[in-house]
This record gives sequence, structure tokens and C-alpha cells, in this order.
Amino acid sequence: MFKIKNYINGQLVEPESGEYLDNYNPAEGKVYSLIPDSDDRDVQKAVVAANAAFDGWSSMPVLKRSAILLKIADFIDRDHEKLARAESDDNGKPLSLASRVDIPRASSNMRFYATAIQHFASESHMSDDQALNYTTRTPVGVAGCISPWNLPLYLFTWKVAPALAAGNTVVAKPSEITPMTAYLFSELCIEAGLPEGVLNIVHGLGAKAGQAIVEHPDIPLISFTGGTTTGKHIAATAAPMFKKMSLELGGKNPNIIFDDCDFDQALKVSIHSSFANQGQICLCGSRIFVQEGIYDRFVSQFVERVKTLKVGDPHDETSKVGAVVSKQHKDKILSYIKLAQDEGGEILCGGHQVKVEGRCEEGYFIAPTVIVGLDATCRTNQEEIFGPVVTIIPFKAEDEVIALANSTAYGLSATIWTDNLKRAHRVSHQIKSGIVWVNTWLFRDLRTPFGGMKQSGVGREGGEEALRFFTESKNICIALK
Ligand code: TXE
Repeated sequence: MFKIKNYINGQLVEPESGEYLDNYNPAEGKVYSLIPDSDDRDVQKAVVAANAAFDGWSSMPVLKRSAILLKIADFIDRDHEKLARAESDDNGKPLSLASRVDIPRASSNMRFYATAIQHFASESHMSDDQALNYTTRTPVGVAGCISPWNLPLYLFTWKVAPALAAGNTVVAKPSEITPMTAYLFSELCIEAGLPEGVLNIVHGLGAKAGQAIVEHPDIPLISFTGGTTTGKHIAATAAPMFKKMSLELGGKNPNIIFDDCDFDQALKVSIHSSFANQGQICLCGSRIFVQEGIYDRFVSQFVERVKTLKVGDPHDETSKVGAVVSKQHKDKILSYIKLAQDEGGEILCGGHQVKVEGRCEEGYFIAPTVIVGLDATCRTNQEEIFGPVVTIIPFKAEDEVIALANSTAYGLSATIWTDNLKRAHRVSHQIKSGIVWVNTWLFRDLRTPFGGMKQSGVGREGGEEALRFFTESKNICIALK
């Protein structure tokens, strides 16, 4: 059985414990590799290596740092198919999705920050003729980067790239559920000549290896993406240590469809925003609000299209819905479908596990599910399900739907469908979320601030926001008299 290794001080090494955890292929429902069951000893080794590498890396000329990161991006592009296959096998997503989205975005993340750092300037100004004020932005030290299982290499590089570009060294822990592409990434780092200790990847359980990173006194900042519950726990550990934190957490995003929208486009894109990656994207529009004038037409045409989505072997080009990430997650999603029925919801399609013939017959597949007839305040419409499950809710007036959209504890993203320009701006300004898409979904410009409010997180990633997060600013004031 293939054993993944930790990447510490430039070497691929076994965990100190000598213990390993099973790593499942969710489409087959079988263990296909093993991952290190690392603990605080491995994290300690990683922190020592990262600290030792910090001076050399942070003082390396930016263009040299940038060139190494660009070389890693070149290797991601070179190994595109291998990485896409590994991502699909580890996560359960369709190979076509990993190939079209996950791996190209990982390469883009590396390229974006390898070049952004070359243009990252700060500010200075004269205070009348009294003084000169200028600001420096310098790397913080050893950055702790903890990433989730839904977009494994995409979100792993989304943290590691800016951290390294800014001159920090890194101790990273990918999700124990999808460790494979981070492991393959470490091999590319070695090949690219990334100096030893600059990036260290410690695989293992969140409560053990992850917790050891969050509570390590020599890791002054934590960048985390994952569930809100875990985010709360991490904040409780890191805040009293005065660590800098970026928390990208869950969402229960509204997809608001007004009757003055481009109906066909709203219908087409809403299929994607509901079920892409099996609904396992924190930005998915899981609550669909449809204005009453087009409600019946939308529901019937939406359900008709959902029924055509093929749930199948992720290696099959025609599969649109792959396996959800784990047995535990499958059971969680099915429990929410049952909850929806208990709360009085009507299932118009899906609502059950799917048996896929052949190699995937033991896999974790759920039919894309559409539920109507639920009140906006019920648990199904308030809690993050994070699976191929959406609810559709009718509304009459604009102010009513804004209140409904804002009525959860989350505030990550929202999608609005309207051809009325004034309404687009008016509603966008009233929605309480960090990201609003109008007449599109998941259009990503990496320069934009990314993140949410309320229980969707703290801080922003993306563009200059990430470089400012991964640096410490200092204002220096020089008297001129
Ligand atoms: O995420 P966790 P899980 C949501 C989604 C999902 C729920 C839980 O609703 O059902 O979160 O998913 C590490 N100290 N999202 O359990 O637990 C863990 O090892 C340090 C939304 O997979 O948040 C993994 O690497 N680290 C999200 C990472 O945290 C800890 C994407 C995420 O795991 C830790 C994924 C600890 N005490 C899930 N406990 C998004 N916003 O995209 C766990 N970890």
C-alpha cells in the first residue's frame, strides 16, 4: 500500500510515530493509500526547519524567490494530468472537473503570487514639512497553513503561494481526507529546488497535527479554511496567543433569481452553482430564492435539468456528479435530507444514495437533490449541508428576499440574477456577504478580496489582501527638524 510521507526540511520522511492512517478513494469506497499519523513531534521538527530556513528565504531577492515559485507552477502544468487524476481519486470529484478547475487554479495561484510580490509596494508621505512617514511590510516568520478537502491543491496553494511569496516559511497541513496532491506538490518543490525548510508539509489529523500547528508558540500566524465549528476552535486556541488569523469558513449562500432576469442563463448557471464539485464548495448557492412570477416555471425546468445530471464514475467524461468525499460526509448529507423531510420539505428529485455499477459500486454517491416547501428559518435552510442538496424558496418583493438572504449566521457569498441595473447595485449593497456575483457565479479574479463575514470567517484572502496578511507592517516616522 502506497505510503505518503511528510515533507520536512527538504526531505520526504516517515512520521515520528511510525503510525499511518487509511486514505480512501471515495468513488471506490476503498483504502488506496496511507498517510502519516503525525503529531507534535513532527510539527516541532517542521518548525525547527522552517525557522532555520527563514533568514535565507526572507532575504532572498524577490526575483529569485519568484523564479522558484514560477518553476513549481511550470511543474504543476507539466504534471497536469497526473495531478488531476490524483485529485479526482482522492476527493471523488469528476476527473474532468479536477482537470479543468482544480489543477489549473493551483498553477494560477503559484503564478499570481510569484508575480504579485514583484509589484507589492508600500506607502510613504511627508507630514507637512515636519516629518517623513514610511511603511515597511516584512515577512512575519513561520506561517501555519491548514487547508480543507473540497478543493485540495487549489486551496492548499491559495495559502502557501502568498505566504512563500511574501518571504515567510511555512508549516502546512492539508486535510487528512485528501492529502495526495499536497504530497505530489512536495515532490515538485524538491525538483524545483525550493530550499530545504522553506515549505514543510505535515500530514495527519486535525485534532493532533493540526492542533499542534495552531498552538505552536513559534508559529505567529494561522491561515485556515474549513468548517465554522473548527474555525471557532482554532480561534479559541490562537487568539489568546495573539496570533494573526485568517479564517475562511462555511457558507449558506443565497442564489436570488428575480423575474426580470435572463431566465435561460440563470437556469443554466444555477445548475452549476448548486451541484459543482457535488455541492462541496463553500461558495455554492444552496438556497435558491425565486420570485413568484417565474417560480413554477423555474422549479419545473430546474428539476428537469437536474434529473439529466449523470451521477457516475469520476473517470467517466460524461459524469457530472462524482462521489462525495467520505462515508462520514455522505451520512451527514443523507441525515440532512431526512431532516428536510422531517421539517416538511418535499423532495422533487434525488434524496437518496446512488449505486454506481462497476469499480465504483462501493462508492459514496448521492443523487443531486432539490427540496421545496420549507420555511426559510428551518434548520435545513439555516445550516451548511455542503453536499448536492439545494432548496428552492419563492419570494414576492425585493426587501423580503434581502431579509431572507441575510437571515442565516453565515455571510460568505451571494448570487443575484436580474437585468435591472439599479436593482443589481441596490440589492448587492444590502446583502451581508463578502462576495456578490451578479448574473454569473464563481467568476474569480485573483486580485479581488476573498472571504466572508459573520460565521463565514475573519479576514480576506486574494490579491494584496493576502500579501498584507502574510506580512507585518511597520510605520517609521523621521523628524525633519
Ligand atoms: O472540515 P474541518 P471538515 C465545512 C463543511 C464540512 C465541515 C466540516 O460544511 O462539512 O466544514 O468539514 C483541520 N486544529 N467545510 O471536517 O474539520 C483538518 O484536518 C487544527 C467548508 O473536513 O474544518 C483539515 O485539514 N486543524 C470548507 C481542516 O482543518 C484542524 C471546506 C479542515 O477540516 C483541527 C471544508 C484543529 N483542532 C469543509 N480540526 C470551506 N469553507 O470551503 C480539524 N483541522
